[in-house]
Amino acid sequence: MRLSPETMLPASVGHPGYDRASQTAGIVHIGIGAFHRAHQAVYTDDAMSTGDRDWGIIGVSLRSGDVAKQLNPQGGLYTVATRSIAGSSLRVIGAVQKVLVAAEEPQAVIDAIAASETHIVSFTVTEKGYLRAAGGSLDFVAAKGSSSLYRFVGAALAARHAAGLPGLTLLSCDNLAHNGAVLRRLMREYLAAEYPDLTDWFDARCRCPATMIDRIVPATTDADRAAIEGELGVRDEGAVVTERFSQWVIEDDFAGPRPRWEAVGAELVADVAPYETAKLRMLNGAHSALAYIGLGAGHALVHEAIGDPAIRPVIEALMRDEAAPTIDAAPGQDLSAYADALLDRFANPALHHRLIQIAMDGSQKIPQRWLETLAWHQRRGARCPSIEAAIDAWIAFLRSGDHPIDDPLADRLRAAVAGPGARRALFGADGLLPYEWIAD
Ligand code: CS2
Repeated sequence: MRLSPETMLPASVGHPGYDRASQTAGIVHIGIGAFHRAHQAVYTDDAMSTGDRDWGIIGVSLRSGDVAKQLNPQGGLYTVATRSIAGSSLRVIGAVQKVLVAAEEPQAVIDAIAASETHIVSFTVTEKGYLRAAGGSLDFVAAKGSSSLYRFVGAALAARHAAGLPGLTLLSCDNLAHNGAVLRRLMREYLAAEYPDLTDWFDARCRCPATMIDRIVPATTDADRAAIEGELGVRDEGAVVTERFSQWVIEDDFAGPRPRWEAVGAELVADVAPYETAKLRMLNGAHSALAYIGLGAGHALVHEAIGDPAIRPVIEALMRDEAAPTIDAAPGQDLSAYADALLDRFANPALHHRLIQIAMDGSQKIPQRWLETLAWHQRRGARCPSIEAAIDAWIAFLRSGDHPIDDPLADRLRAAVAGPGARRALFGADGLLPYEWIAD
């Protein structure tokens, strides 16, 4: 038996506190992977449980039909399993109404975004999903391709404009520096080329707030699904597993209505940058270092790597001595307490977060995670031994052949590290990553 709206859930399992069937969809979310299901969809489900209405989510997968096959037969329902040393708890989320696969039904995606009930289009498409060319402008060849978010949003914005409908909030929830501004710039470049009549309307009527999103969500495994089935009594193909911690800081700059996410734990602020920078350089920076250093030392999981007495001090120094001083903290933001909390979160043995999952797409992640920190210190004549150790571990990872290299630049990375002078080939003035770190 599959999880469905008819399932009688065990009393210990949380469930939506609102009538799902009577909600319209106010959000279209592009890139409905595990992260969205354990983060934004949970806040939205909470907001509807506290009385907010009509914030159902239509999920979109740009390419793969996997999530649609997991969720659609379950009426959009799925379980979030929260795991810590204190134990596990289960909750069924009702915010997602259905999942569309853009590659199979592109017009349905455009229609959903163009619908008058839709106010927000949000994104978790990963760093590479923004289709940036070196230098930061839009890669037009990719942006005109079949799995480009810009094609769908552009066509839908044109339809809204033609129908006299209000603009939209485009909400990037990916780990990019200044994610809102990046999305605005790239979307605008796309519109200027493809729908030049729309740019003024886009500037006046659409908003792209910045967000800092944080929850550790390892890829769900078959063992996770089997354990959850044991507890639920039915099979849930869409289950996700996460930690207790969750944080969402959002720039309060919306084009129209939004859920009352602030009533359920999100922080709506004027300036997200200090939170975003701390998260990228401390959490994500440490994560990527753990991935490459940890894999090199023979570990498979994050909690094993942080438990290694030879690795932990490197990661602590990366966060406390290298990343933290570069951050202009907001009032009340305590970076030392943040580092303490991160060390505890990394050590969570109940999560089974695979290092190889974090190691993926290094070329897309490393600039905002390590290079900004390095540059800050370099300008002051200082070096970053931990980040440099992590860079050497990345180079060793790229050279070793022990693990598949899952990265859009895989071939070029392998070529760059093949000979001597790998640091320069990666980061020098003519290096692969557009960056001017003096690399020796
Ligand atoms: C991780 C992130 O896979 C990765 O690159 O660093 O997904 C990380 O777990 C999240 O950003 C935590 O909020």
